[in-house]
Amino acid sequence: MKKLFLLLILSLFSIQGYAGSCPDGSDPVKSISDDGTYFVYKCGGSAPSSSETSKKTTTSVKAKPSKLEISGKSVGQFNFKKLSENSNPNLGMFTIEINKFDINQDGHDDLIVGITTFNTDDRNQPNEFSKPVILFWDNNIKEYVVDEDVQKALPFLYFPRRIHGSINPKNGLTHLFIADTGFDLAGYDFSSANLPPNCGAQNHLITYDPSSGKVAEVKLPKLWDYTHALAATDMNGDQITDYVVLNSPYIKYPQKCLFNGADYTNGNYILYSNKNSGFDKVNINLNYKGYSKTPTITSGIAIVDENNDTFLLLGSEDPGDSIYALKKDSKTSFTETSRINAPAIMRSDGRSGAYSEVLYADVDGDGTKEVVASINTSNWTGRYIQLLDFSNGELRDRSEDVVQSNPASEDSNDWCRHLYFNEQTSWGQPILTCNNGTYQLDKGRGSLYTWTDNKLQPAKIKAINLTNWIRSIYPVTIDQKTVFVGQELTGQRKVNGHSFYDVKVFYLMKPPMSEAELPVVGSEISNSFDGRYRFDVFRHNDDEGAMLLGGGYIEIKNGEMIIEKDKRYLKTGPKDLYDTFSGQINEKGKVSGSVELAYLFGKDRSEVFTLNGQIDKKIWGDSPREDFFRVHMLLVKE
Ligand SMILES: [Ca+2]
Ligand SMILES: [Ca+2]
Ligand SMILES: [Ca+2]
Ligand SMILES: [Ca+2]
Repeated sequence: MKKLFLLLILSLFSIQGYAGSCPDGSDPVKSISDDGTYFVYKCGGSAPSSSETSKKTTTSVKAKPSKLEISGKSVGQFNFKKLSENSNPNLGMFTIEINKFDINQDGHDDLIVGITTFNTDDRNQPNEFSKPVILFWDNNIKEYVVDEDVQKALPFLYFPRRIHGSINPKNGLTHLFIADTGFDLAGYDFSSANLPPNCGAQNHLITYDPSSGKVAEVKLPKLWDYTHALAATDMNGDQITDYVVLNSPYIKYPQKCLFNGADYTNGNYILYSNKNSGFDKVNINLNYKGYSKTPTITSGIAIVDENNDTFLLLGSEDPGDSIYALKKDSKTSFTETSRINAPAIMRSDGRSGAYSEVLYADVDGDGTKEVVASINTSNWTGRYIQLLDFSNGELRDRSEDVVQSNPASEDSNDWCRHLYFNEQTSWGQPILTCNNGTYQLDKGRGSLYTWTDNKLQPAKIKAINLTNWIRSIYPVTIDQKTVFVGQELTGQRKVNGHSFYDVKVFYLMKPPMSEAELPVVGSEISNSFDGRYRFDVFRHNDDEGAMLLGGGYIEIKNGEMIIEKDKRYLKTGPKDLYDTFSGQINEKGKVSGSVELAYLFGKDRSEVFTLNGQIDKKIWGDSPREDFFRVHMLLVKE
């Protein structure tokens, strides 16, 4: 049976600062989530990221009921093992850091997928490199495509953790800054004498010329560092984005590293754009108040406030456990003006919470931007959204205005890797997106937040024609509309009993189409079969034949088929799955539609089946990802 158990342990990153989360190097423990719909793991990772704010500064936020209906379709699948050009068959791909930007400047967001390698023990491997992959949105075929010439020109990376895109207005080139941290010790045995050293890695600034399609690189200082956070904005007034490179001090045994003529640093610096289309490195001092030990910065942004002062807003982890505002005193120095702690609820195993992302956006729609920060526990589980006002250098916590979803949970992927705020979306309201590696359409939790009833709260999601397995969703602008792209793992490959998933399927997720947009299959929808029908649904394979899964009643009205809420049942899962049913019938009695069904006994597994058949015969349902079982429905008129 070709089925995906999706047992990947995602996001085991950045444990070096605190060997505590899986201290004995043992495998994470697998368990079933509270609602029984997916597996969860104890033991988690750290923070890649970047953030986005929309361009307008004011908006009128409507107090709409915040149920977002999302329908989707596949827009491409890619084998990232092949595309990474890492040929070691014993390693799997971890698409650790993905970001979006309109790289070829054609008006549609593209994706850049950073990749690192993990072995069958879920450990990052020294001296293994992978290429990132750029997926261009092709608006003619409405799918993502790879450009082979672009792929050829991209550099090999170690562990890309932060990616930032911008356009250089002086020469029109797209700039992609990729902060590479190098080897990550997550999952390693810290008591071992043979622990590999952390050596950091070279950062890259890739350019893309939209007029020629050529990729090149701007030379950065030959320097290895562990770039945990990256703040990017123009800080020297030439409109070209500058980079505040914030490094964690993890290069402890430089004598064991092969820098190959490069330098290394554990310090922070800014790369200021210069007149020669290059960048000058300036070391910076971050002056904290009242600390004997410097915080480890894990996330941050640079902003210019309404008084034209430049600030760094930095999130930290042990030691530090706070968000800091630091004001720029000079080209080389920033001084703390304010600090707010992470809440105690995010402490776990005696360690304080850790900040994965900071965002500056007007999420409450009053015309003034707030600071939004995401916090997880030190083993990268759970999710806490901190909302702060920021004025004259002072942060003020107003997290009482947030309805929290799942703080301090044990689910290893349920933390926000990225935060995005989009003021204008295809759903007609602003949406804050918490991007993470867990199943983001999960009804009980919610990954999308709206400002409703004077609070930032998780929006209820109704997914149509989409599987629950979609993870890692990003808001993207395509055809001037902000929609989402989500991903699903497939392409299972077994190595020593361990499963790697080399292929990702991408889904474009939009509001459901209006009736006028719906394709009419065959001929006109017809009312000649209207009435009430008893239905039974079966699963089928050639060996075991048909097995009854459930049943109920269907009402057909003007050719539209609706499953009645009463008297319906499903032996293999929640009967609410019937809410995903849509179907219609034409004048010749041909039924077309789809439904998500659980189809295994004693296991949580569901797929979306596309339904086709005559109303008086078996109406067959097929899923592109399930080739062992089919389902069929039988209808009998009452
Ligand atoms: Ca594009
Ligand atoms: Ca680096
Ligand atoms: Ca600049
Ligand atoms: Ca505001």
